[in-house]
Amino acid sequence: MSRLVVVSNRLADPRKPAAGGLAVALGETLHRTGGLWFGWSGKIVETADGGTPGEGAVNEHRAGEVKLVTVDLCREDHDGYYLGYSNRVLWPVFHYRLDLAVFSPESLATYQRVNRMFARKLMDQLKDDDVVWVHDYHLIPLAAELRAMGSRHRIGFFLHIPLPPQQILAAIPGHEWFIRSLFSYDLIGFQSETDVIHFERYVLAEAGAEALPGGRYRAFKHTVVARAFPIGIDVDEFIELGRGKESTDNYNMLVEEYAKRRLLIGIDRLDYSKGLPHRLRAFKELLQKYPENRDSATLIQIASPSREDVDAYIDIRHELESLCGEINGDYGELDWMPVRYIHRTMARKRLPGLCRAGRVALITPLRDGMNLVAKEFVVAQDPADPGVLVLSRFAGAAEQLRDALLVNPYDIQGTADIIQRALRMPLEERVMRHQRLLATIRTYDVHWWRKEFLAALDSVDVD
Ligand code: GDG
Repeated sequence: MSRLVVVSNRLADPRKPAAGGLAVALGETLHRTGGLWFGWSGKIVETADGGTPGEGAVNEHRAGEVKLVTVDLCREDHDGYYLGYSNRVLWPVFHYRLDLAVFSPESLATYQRVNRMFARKLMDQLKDDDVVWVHDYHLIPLAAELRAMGSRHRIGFFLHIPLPPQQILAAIPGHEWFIRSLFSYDLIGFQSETDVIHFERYVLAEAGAEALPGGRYRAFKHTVVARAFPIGIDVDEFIELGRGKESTDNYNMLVEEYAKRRLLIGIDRLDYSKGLPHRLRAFKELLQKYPENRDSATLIQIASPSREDVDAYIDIRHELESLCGEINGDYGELDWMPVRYIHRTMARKRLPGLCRAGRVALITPLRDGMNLVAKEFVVAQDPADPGVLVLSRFAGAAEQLRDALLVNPYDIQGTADIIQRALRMPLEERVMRHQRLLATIRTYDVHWWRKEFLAALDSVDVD
């Protein structure tokens, strides 16, 4: 069996459950194949302390059978590669936000330089029959750089975020490098069928690619397979977490505190793609249009801090704070605040309890690759008395979770109406929808995702 080599921007110790879904999912195969996990160490070296552009110290650790290899970045490389190109260009553009993109030739050059450096350091580690799985938008050119250094490995790529339509991608100055990079992979995985359609239109129109049977595309003398592999969660792990003390304590506290209220929840990284201001406006509309919810409906919104050194994230934080203040000021009573906004990360062990206490979850991103919170919410519910999932039609998860109440988050009135429907949904309908959602989430869990992707990578005809 070939050794699995995973490459992602950040690593986690796959032995620790708190490491999160991806680590748990990949940990199993990494462990079984004596695998290697490669990425940035998270360490930034200042120039004054010897940080050199295009160079970084390599660190090696072991986590059981798994070898963890990380590379430090100098300040200049970090700023251009991570803050600059990854999070000021690729993240906004891939979430359809050309208005927020800050294009600069310097950050592109740094992004490419860091990917070249990663490829060089990774090449030193690779054995001939390794299978390489690259993750996410930080590392799109990695395969092209590896190929330029003579790599003939099977290399797969999974994009965790959406792929926008051709006309949006084509707005990235010099986007041709991007298409060429994609054709250095053997397999490209997307979250949804919509993303695959966008990929097809893009490569046919912009690269003159030829579409072949079996989801294969040929251009630049290379064939790549493109398919959707919707990512799932580790269902049993989340259920187990829900049985733990932290989660049950959290659940009991919330049930007692909100015994006479209707609890709605939102759990997100504080990111402009997650549609938080739109969600709050819809909640305000709910209170306005359906007065029965006053003195009752309470939205707990966890917005965990994220990328705070990127301007757009500071702006959205201010907008949210102001909206929460406005709603609480307009509708709050001495003994009831409609919105409880928490701008902190909640311990993972407590999350299932919060999810289970929610009668309704508002998962209303303007655009999202998948959205795992939607799946976690469903799994955390009491099957005999489950809460209702209100889900944006623009989350990748909407392609799978058809039994959620789907909304257009831009439609504030329409979303408020659907939230009202969710709050009033009879038990029988809630149970039926929940059963179907849970069955889908169980079938297409994170282990299914990993196995499907790796089996597909194993079976592609390599040129
Ligand atoms: C990217 C794509 C895609 C959230 N708040 C807290 C917390 N979380 C956890 C959730 C969930 C995870 O973080 C977030 O996952 P999402 O899928 O919702 O979103 P992104 O971080 O944007 O992830 C996304 C994903 O990659 C996987 O492919 O689905 O579309 O954007 O597990 O529970 N965890 C803790 N405290 C919090 O306050 N501990």
